[in-house]
Amino acid sequence: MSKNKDEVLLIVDVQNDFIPGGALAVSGGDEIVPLINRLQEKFDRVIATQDFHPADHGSFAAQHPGKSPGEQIVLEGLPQTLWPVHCVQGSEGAEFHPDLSREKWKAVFQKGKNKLVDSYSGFFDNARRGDTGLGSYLKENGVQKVYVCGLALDYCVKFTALDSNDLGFETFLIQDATRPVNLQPEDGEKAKEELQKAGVKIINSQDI
Ligand code: VGL
Ligand code: ZN
Repeated sequence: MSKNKDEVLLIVDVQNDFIPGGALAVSGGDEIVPLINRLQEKFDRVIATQDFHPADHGSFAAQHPGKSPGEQIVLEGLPQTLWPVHCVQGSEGAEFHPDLSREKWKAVFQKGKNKLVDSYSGFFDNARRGDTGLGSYLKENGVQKVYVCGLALDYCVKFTALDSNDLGFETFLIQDATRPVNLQPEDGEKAKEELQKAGVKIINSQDI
């Protein structure tokens, strides 16, 4: 049984650098790949986002002498967590996990291309100035329900789901098809609480 055309599976940043062995590895990130492949079979429309940074992106600790990944700075007036160099345009780390099925993908929305501002959400940059076009794409295609999965729960998945919800889409987090970075041990749990409070529905892949 295939889901309706007004429902989309949104796969966030399932890229090599977020998989164990990658530059910004998310523990268990590889475990969700087979699950996401099974989920894709249930949807008519599948969309992905791709973290896609220039080599000198301002979110990289290496751009700030004396700073290390995990530290906080202010970048162009916004608080910014510093990260290892990751998902650099043209690098292997920026590519999607090789086992991730891509046959059904209708579009890929790239983000994080402006070196002066990070972009956790697949819709807008963190300053809410740059727009990837994902919101208007979904509206133009009559999408009403957005099912979010991928990496990482406490960053790009969370902010993508929050923006989806803010834009008026009925938004679902598929909790077993995501994993947190957990810079702080409870970040993944906190992200789920925040999403639930905002009105995002937390579900499991077997509910679909
Ligand atoms: C992400 C940190 C930096 C993510 C991307 O995909 O969750 N996290 N860039
Ligand atoms: Zn990034």
